[in-house]
Amino acid sequence: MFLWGAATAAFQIEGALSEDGRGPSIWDSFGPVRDGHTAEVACDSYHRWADDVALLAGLGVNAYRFSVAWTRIQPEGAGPANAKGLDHYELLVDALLAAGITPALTLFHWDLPQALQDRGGWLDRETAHRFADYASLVAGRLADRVGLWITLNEPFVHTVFGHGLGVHAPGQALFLDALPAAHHQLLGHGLAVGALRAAGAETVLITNNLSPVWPASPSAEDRAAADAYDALHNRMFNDPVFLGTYPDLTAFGLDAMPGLRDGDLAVIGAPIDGLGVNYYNPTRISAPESPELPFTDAGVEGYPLTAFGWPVVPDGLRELLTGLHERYGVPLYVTENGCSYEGLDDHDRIAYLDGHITAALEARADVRGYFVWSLLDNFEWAEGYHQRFGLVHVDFETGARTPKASYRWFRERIQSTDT
Ligand code: IFM
Repeated sequence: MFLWGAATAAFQIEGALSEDGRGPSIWDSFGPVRDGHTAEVACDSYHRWADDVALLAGLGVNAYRFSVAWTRIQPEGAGPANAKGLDHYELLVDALLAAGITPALTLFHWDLPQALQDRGGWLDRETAHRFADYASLVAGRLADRVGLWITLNEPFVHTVFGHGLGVHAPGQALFLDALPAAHHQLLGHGLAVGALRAAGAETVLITNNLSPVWPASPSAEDRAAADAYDALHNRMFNDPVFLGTYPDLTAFGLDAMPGLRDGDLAVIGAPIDGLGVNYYNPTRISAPESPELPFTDAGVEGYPLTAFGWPVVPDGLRELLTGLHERYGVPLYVTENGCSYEGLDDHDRIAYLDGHITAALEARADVRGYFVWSLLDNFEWAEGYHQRFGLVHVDFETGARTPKASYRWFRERIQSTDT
């Protein structure tokens, strides 16, 4: 069955940051958020989850991608489960199943327990083991009911924005010294796969934020720079999982992946059931302009832009999925695709989604699902509430939810599309 869905993430929608024993996460106190917005209330989905399930049922999707807040399950990032946290997600999962909607559960969508960060976070190898313990607790309760398990969401973004540039939590600007955080997330992924399998989980994915990389010109310099960027953004997070090896990093002055130890690649390469693909736009790369990095982001030109300023390139999704199929030959799930626009009569969003869905279905690849980011307008990380990605408008003063034109359109698109 092709999965048609919508996606969210715990920290972006739940609110209730101090409720039912939840511990603090690295995002709770992260400072540089536009206009000082916080996720204290967000969409209030911790309380309004039944409204969200009703919206999903009305949308006619057969899958919902959400994430579990690690801090609700293990407030200190280690030790026994907080029963109230598991109870909350069990209620959600059972309500989804009762509505005929497959739960697609992401274990880590960036909200690391602060207690683990205090011990080094993802720069510390131990965090990978703590992640497997947490996976085991969640799967111990829910493995029999969750249809799709996703270990990590976008480890590239969490590494580069969170640890390389410091524009996301935990706010570290370590540049290439951030790379052990990438390796330890991937090691955590591999260890979590073992824990999920032991608990009986059947379909397990990793979700990467992927981008076709376009050289700015056919020159050898621009092509070499594009290859280096592709290694960092895409292959670093796909190759070890599906090919059992890291890409060549000599362009970055590295002879091996920082943090890699004997045996790690076998753990990371544990067989899984497909790749979750989050696609927003391609990247255009030219030769380096400074000695720090082996590439320059030249910017994609000549396409319309979303309200976030991201280029709208549906063909990039077709190119991406086709290339992933050729390189890895695994089932692909578009676990996020969407755009930020204002307004309830959101024809720009409809055009965006229509073009991308067509591209996904036309790709020469084994595409098994498509999830819109996002079900709801929500807390867009460092942008706070300024970017609205939802099919459903949220009034952040009252929590009121109002379906947009794109919500009604997506329902029709699902019904009229032969998959
Ligand atoms: O909101 C994010 C999401 O958390 C991860 N992928 C991209 C989305 C839009 O920026």
